[in-house]
Amino acid sequence: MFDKYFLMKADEVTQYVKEKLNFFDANENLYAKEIGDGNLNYVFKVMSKDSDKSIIVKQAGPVARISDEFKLSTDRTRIEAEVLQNQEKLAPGLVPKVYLYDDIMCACVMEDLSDHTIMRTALINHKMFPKFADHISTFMVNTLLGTSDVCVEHKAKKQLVKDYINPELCEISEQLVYSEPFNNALNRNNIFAPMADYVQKELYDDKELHLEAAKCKFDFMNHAQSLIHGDLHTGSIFITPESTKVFDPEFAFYGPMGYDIGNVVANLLFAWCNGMATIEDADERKTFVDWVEQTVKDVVDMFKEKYDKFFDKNVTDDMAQTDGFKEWYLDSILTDTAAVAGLEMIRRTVGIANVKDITTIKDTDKRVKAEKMCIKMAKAFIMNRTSYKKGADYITTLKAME
Ligand code: SR1
Ligand code: MG
Repeated sequence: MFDKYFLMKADEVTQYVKEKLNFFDANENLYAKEIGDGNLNYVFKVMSKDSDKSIIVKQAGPVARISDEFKLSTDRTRIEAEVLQNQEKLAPGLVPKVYLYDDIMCACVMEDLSDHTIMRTALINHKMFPKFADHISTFMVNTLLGTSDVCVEHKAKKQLVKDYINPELCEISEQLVYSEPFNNALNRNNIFAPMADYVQKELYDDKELHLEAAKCKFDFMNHAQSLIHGDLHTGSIFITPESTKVFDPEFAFYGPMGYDIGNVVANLLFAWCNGMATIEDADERKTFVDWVEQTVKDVVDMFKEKYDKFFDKNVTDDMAQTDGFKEWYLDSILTDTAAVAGLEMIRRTVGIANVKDITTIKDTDKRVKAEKMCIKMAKAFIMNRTSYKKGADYITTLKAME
């Protein structure tokens, strides 16, 4: 039955799991629910009526769920499954386990993390995660530096660049992150109506901003630095107070490290905006936004500390060991981080794929204030990207825009 590709329904998924894996006992009664809330794929949770066991099946369709304008190669599931397996080796315990990848059905079967929460949802409920910065900085240093020319044999690295060429998903980011927020060329930006004039002036008419965004776009397309996650927002992270699991690396390809780090920073700042706009009690609000601010600082600063140690321990390239290279290389990563943080903040505010942290702010004035602040911060990050050298620099900008 599963020897030719088709898009599975829930009852076919239970059959699929029985046929392909020995995860459940042969006589267990299974049922499945489609639980996907992402923009691209179908995600099923398969559960047993006879035990506590459960598993996730993720299947790629030929077009995106968000809009069938996006025709996508189903090869993205191979990329996702292989990248997760590679990341498990580089950053053990920080990604879900993969049990099966099936190139016929374009499906990946993986660990069910229902005891975790999607981080964006948790942040919108103003939950705090003191271990997150430590976990995510380890994940980023190990997976980014660990796949770069700093320590990977250069022919092997070039093979990886080839293996993870991901043209269609990169095209989505090229359009949705680096082009459409600035020109609305395909007329599919989602602009909150009271923001229309502001967006016209601050984004569509700002030619200096366009030039810097264009430079960043060409860096994204031409800087095969590391096997990046490619979509490391808080909707790609499962979390508990003790555990962080990064999933969904279907946008992975060899790109600039700062793309991942900038995404994490930007999405924390969306949580900050949500907290400021929606938490009524002043003490609770302060506790939450202070934690977000500290986390932004820690993510960047812990990345730097761990980068330093990882580099010294693992560097193999002879010339990369030259005095001053490590600092120069880090500097360019930090510049990319600031630029991408800004680009992500703009595209999630005005582009086709928005974030609930902002869209769920019910009070119109508060939402307008939050959106303007995101755009103002973002422009500072992009235009002054070489000056963001430490975590506190982001918070200085945030405070100046309040
Ligand atoms: C057409 S896909 C829109 C967005 O969803 C994904 O999560 C990526 O962020 C992409 O840009
Ligand atoms: Mg995703």
